[in-house]
Amino acid sequence: MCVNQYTMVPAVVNLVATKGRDTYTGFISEFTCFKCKSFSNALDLSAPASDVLLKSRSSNWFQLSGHPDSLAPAGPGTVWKKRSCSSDDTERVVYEELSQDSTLCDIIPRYYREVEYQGEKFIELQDLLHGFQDPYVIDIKMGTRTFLESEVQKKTAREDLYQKMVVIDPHAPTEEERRKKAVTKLRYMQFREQQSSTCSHGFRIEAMKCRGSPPVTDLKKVKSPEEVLNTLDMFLGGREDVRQRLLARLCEIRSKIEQSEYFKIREVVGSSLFIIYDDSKVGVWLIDFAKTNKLPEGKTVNHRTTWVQGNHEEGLLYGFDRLISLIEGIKNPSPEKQKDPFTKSVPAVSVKS
Ligand code: I3P
Repeated sequence: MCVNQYTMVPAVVNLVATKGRDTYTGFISEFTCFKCKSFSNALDLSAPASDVLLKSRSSNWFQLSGHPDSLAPAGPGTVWKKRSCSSDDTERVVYEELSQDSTLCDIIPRYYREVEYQGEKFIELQDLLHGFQDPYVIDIKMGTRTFLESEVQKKTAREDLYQKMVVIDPHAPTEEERRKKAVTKLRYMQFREQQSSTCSHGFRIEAMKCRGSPPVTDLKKVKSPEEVLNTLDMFLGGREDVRQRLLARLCEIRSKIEQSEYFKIREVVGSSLFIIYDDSKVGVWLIDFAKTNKLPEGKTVNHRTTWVQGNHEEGLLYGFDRLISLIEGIKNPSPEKQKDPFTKSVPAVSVKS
């Protein structure tokens, strides 16, 4: 579809602002000690945002995670998401199917249409930041498996993934990988799963933005239950009302997925939970469906069983279970947090969908 009428779009699609590979080494290890400092001081300890696209239309708009350049704000309240590199239609089809399902349509951002612009394909989606004032935002990649089963057969070793691996852990490559200076995607994705909480918890925190602070995107080594809990605790900032709304919404989404025939016959790999709140609203959606695939005829998944090649399990609901139980454990904000200016007055919060 031609979209000439969207005259502002070329500017934003082509605009890339802050990019880079600044690291946040020590962010989580310092977490415990800076938790006792004030919230804003804590975030001052982190470096400027990495891999974050700050777009021009609104200085408040940002892309928290995902493939760099893949998102751009479009009309008011909408974003364009570029078709993934694998360049198939998977994500569009999933959005179309889910948006037509009266039960499942509210667990995803609103899907509007497919758009073609300068030879590239995009899907137009609800801008999840729209309507929130200086919000807290977190992106949680769900599942115990983040790669497609088809990666297992692929032997191509990639230099870019080797480079990303040694930044995270210089000692990780084997001798052979070191000689080749390259690793397969399977190797890299499993390495990322093991370095983070993906394997143990069935989810990992990809990025987080707290009020008034730049996004923090290098959370690749947040792994232990304590580190995960501390990060979630920091995200919630002592807001008991938000914690309860969030729990209710997570349980609702989990239950919809559990009961859904659609999800019984699909693996949902690499999807994220996008969670956002401000003083008056909480929003939670499942996003990123480029690796959500229909299973071969006759196969089903329960999203909790351990993955073995061929069973297509990806641990999506296992991740929900763990996330819900961790958030249930964050109770009774400390007296210090109660003094936080954001937690003083707690207006009614509604779940936004
Ligand atoms: C990337 C991340 C992406 C993945 C990408 C990885 O690693 O796992 O989800 O894209 O693969 O490089 P990291 O988070 O460490 O940057 P897909 O989900 O599309 O597989 P890619 O380099 O092949 O795009």
